[in-house]
Amino acid sequence: MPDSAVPAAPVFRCGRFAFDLSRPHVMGILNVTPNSFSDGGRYFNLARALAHAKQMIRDGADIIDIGGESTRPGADPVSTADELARVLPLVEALAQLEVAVSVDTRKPEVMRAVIEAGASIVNDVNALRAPGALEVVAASDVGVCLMHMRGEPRTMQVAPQYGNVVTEVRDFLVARAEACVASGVARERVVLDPGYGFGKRLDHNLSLLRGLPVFVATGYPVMMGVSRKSSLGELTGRAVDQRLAASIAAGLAAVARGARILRVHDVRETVDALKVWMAIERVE
Ligand code: 7PJ
Repeated sequence: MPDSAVPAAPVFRCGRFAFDLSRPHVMGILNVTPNSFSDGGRYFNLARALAHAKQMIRDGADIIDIGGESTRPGADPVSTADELARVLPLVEALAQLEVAVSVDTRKPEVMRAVIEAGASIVNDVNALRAPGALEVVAASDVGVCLMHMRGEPRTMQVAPQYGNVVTEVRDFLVARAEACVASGVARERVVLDPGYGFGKRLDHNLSLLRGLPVFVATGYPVMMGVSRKSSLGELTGRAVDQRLAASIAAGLAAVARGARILRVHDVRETVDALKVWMAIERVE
């Protein structure tokens, strides 16, 4: 086959970064909420948050995802001013480093400010459905993660039901991705995330993980966040700070089914697991 006929490896373009998705990448979670469930709000302090981010970078994180609004089930909303006060100083500091800065937010005002401050990715659990959000992203060169969520964080775990969870979630995400592309966002800037744990029961989450190839077949890169989530507690009976092995197992299963960005708390351990997986699969 001539070189020109070899399909280029998929790439995720975000700001000044271009990630080669022939191998999986790791997004380290940096929560700066006083109430993040899995780290007890330990990083609600600029110096400590920065030190933790730098450790994740040394451990091999390609992306740092800063979150100033807790979106865990049952969480209350936070004001734009509070969210900005939490995330902006971190974006400014981390944007100086060789790491892509992502911000986990649903608010267009926050998106605009963090892009201005040097963020490379908008990670929106609401898939840019807030009025004005799509326009802010389209007017920039950042990458965007579109995640599926049923309902609102405060109420999303109240009896979620689906016909076929895999195709429903896929169809929603593809429609949001097409809305981005129609607004001028290049396809290579868009990543899809089925939203593990967001308005889903255990069997829905497992179906989504099993069904990841259906998402990969859309042609958009797939991201997955399973780290320490409650369904892993349901399966193992472990408390949130005891779910490392479960998180690694679920994360590797996602990568084996084609996910190319893993959103995790435990960067060092995940990077080790991926090194072993890549050697076995002969991924360079
Ligand atoms: C996710 C997220 C996820 C994306 C959170 C938690 C809850 N963003 N933000 N995917 N989860 N893209 O970390 O448990 O799964 S917050």
